[in-house]
Amino acid sequence: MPNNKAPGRIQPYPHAAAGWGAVKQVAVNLVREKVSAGHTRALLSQNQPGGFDCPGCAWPDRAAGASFAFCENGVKAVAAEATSKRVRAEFFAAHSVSALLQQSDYELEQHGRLTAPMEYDSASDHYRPVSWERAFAIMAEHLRALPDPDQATFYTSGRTANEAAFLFQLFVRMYGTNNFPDCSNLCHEPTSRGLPGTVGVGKGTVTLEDFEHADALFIFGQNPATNHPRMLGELRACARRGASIVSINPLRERGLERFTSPTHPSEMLGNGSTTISSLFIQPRLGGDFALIKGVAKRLLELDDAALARGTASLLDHAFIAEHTSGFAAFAEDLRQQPWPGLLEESGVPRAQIDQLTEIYCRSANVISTWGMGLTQHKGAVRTIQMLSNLMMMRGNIGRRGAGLCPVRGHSNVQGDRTMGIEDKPTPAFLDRLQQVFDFAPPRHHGYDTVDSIQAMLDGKVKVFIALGGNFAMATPDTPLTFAALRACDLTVHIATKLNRSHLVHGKAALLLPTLGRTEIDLQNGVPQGVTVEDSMSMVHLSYGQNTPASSELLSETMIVAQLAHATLGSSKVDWLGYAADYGRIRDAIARVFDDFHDFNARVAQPGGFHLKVASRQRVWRTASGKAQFLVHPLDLDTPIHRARAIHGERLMVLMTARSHDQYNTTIYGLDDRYRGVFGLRRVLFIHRDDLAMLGLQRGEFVDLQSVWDDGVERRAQRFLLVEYDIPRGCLGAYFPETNALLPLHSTADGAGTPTAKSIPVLLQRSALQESAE
Ligand SMILES: Nc1nc2c(c(=O)[nH]1)N[C@H]1C(S)=C(S)[C@@H](COP(=O)(O)OP(=O)(O)OC[C@H]3O[C@@H](n4cnc5c(=O)[nH]c(N)nc54)[C@H](O)[C@@H]3O)O[C@H]1N2
Ligand SMILES: Nc1nc2c(c(=O)[nH]1)N[C@H]1C(S)=C(S)[C@@H](COP(=O)(O)OP(=O)(O)OC[C@H]3O[C@@H](n4cnc5c(=O)[nH]c(N)nc54)[C@H](O)[C@@H]3O)O[C@H]1N2
Ligand SMILES: [Mo]
Repeated sequence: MPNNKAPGRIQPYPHAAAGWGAVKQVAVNLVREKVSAGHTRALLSQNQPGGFDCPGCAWPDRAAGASFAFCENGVKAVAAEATSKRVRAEFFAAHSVSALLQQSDYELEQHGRLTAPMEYDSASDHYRPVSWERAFAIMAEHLRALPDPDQATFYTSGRTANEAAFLFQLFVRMYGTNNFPDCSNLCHEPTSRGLPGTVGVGKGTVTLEDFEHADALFIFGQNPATNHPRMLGELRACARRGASIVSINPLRERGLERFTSPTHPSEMLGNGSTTISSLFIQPRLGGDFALIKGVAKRLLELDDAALARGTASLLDHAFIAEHTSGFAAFAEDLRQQPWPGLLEESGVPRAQIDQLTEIYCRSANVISTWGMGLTQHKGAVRTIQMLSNLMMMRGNIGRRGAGLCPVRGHSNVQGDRTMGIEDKPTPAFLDRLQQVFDFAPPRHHGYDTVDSIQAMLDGKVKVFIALGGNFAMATPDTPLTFAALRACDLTVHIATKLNRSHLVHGKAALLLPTLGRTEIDLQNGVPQGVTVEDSMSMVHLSYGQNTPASSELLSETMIVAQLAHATLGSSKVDWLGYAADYGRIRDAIARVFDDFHDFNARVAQPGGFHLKVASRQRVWRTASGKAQFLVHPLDLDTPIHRARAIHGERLMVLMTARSHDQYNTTIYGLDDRYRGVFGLRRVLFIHRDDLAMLGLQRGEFVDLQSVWDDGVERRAQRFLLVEYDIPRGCLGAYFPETNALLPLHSTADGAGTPTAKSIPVLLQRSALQESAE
């Protein structure tokens, strides 16, 4: 329904990131969530030894850091879980599912924590209470009745800790399928698929200590002030040491420009701030591949010139000779690559490419970090591989102060993959599972997230079980995804809070409430810790501190164990025994993964332990046994190129990203402070010249329509135009409101990740107008 009230305020935010603005928001959030005093105290044990791992992001912790003080968004994540608001059986009795569907995502989130297992009753269109026992029986009946285990699919969101994830994958494989869609498919999948081809391992190669020794940082497609606020502390330290920080982002995100550290009183009291980026490059959306290839080409040119002059080489020839393969072909391709295409596709002026190359050459040790700005594109895999090429040219991998640093999203998304949440498992891993647990795991690949939606639409998947997350809203093509879920015989969500996925259900549906990471997890009276792996491969223990939101909650681990027990019985695996003592699960994990040897002992050390990443040690697990230079041409025949050929400059490319007040699909509030948006979310950032070109004005409302060639009409209505410093031809908006525009099969080549940062669209003045100013 269109909102006829004044839609909010657009007003540039003049301050540095964090600072007093962040401190104020911490208080606002604790009040909004009505967090009790006891639970507020628990915030102080966030990311401290003996406390819980912050359920916010996957950025690692300094051992004795005062993380709490400056992570505004960590507090929001904890406050959202520690809220004193509750969704009880009476709530569902009072609101039908259809009625709840009319509420906004923000309103759904605000109802609070789920408290008891519920079953959908189609006669009344209400959720009604069900016993845990009956809930497990329903799931087991459905699963056992399927003629083929591949007719069920099992989603995992990245908050799930290692113990639950390990049991989940074991159960699902014993049941008989590798259908493991997960949130990583929507996120860093191109990293996980791209890096193995170049350096052998799909993980980053740096630790936090490396940031202390880096001479330059290149930050690609990330908004740390919002999504990884603790990263700003590292950036600040690097900047103050004199390291060069280059940000590559179509938007001049505030945290990449200036930061006021709440943990440094002099900065707070003196109203000071630290300048973060010494160079800011604003490529067009998806322009990073051409930019990185351009820098590699320029570097080679400079090196050729140095060679001709007889001065020192700019490449690390020793590294290239000893550790890599494919350099000659790669260099040849760079020499052949004409400049105009690189400049046109990147949208970056030649002078800036030269500037970036100079910084790269004069910095002995360089770290490249990246987020969704690189991964959510059609060319994501080759972009990440090109970045790896560039880093290898100067030996910037597997050396102190240098390396590849993908910055993951969910706090345990990397750990879940390590534990085997993987639709394309390696034969070696399956062999090991087979040996340790004495069963024949399915060998054929399963469905990822996009495949699962298509399979549901095709009637090939009948049962959908989600361990966390908000599948209906996090995925593309919203109306199609809704239809897919509604076509299922059974949908099940294991969740902490109500979200739209719970309302877009199959013929039968269960909603199972679970403990959050901040809550005390007692099994047989003994508090259980769970383990998580952060973005830099540190594995550590997390102990909840808060009283559970309801006495009826079961832990995720227990829910998985009960489901497995009900479905498969316990003759082969003592599921309930595992759930009674998570240490036993960790022992099993140690038997399956060599890197987890002595797991219980090592993780009990303060700070946990670091998982060996072979590429960090310059051990290359590639086919050639070397780090591999890969040749990739510019892709000039993408759906965007084709759409532009038809529509000319009116064809715009849309990125969908996070506002400051949301956690993925969870909307905490309606502001995006640093970008100057207050009280509304349906905004569209656009360049002033594009407004003029389209005959539109800021403050007007527009409708968006995707340009895709499958005949499906995809629209999103009534977005307020906001004039913004964004490259020509590019648009920015928030997800999930825009997911209806993202075609299901618009995915990253070789990774299947939806192209959430490059959706071809056309704009049209909306029939409903009203000024915001
Ligand atoms: N508070 C909070 N914390 C979070 C999350 C949250 O929603 N809220 N989500 C978590 C999760 S799951 C993830 S994956 C991470 C996400 O963290 P980020 O990776 O920071 O995610 P986004 O906000 O989607 O956008 C990233 C940035 O990419 C830029 N960008 C867009 N397109 C391009 C491009 O083509 N090239 C370049 N160079 N840049 C581009 C955008 O301008 C934006 O600054 O954060 C995690 N942490
Ligand atoms: N257009 C567009 N779409 C995107 C993105 C984008 O940038 N643009 N980003 C993508 C990315 S990077 C990601 S990672 C996905 C995120 O996709 P998901 O992980 O599926 O989504 P979330 O919004 O993080 O899930 C939130 C829900 O998780 C449940 N939850 C929270 N904590 C717990 C817990 O401890 N246990 C359990 N069982 N449940 C819990 C709550 O019920 C909450 O409503 O979205 C993707 N979708
Ligand atoms: Mo993510």
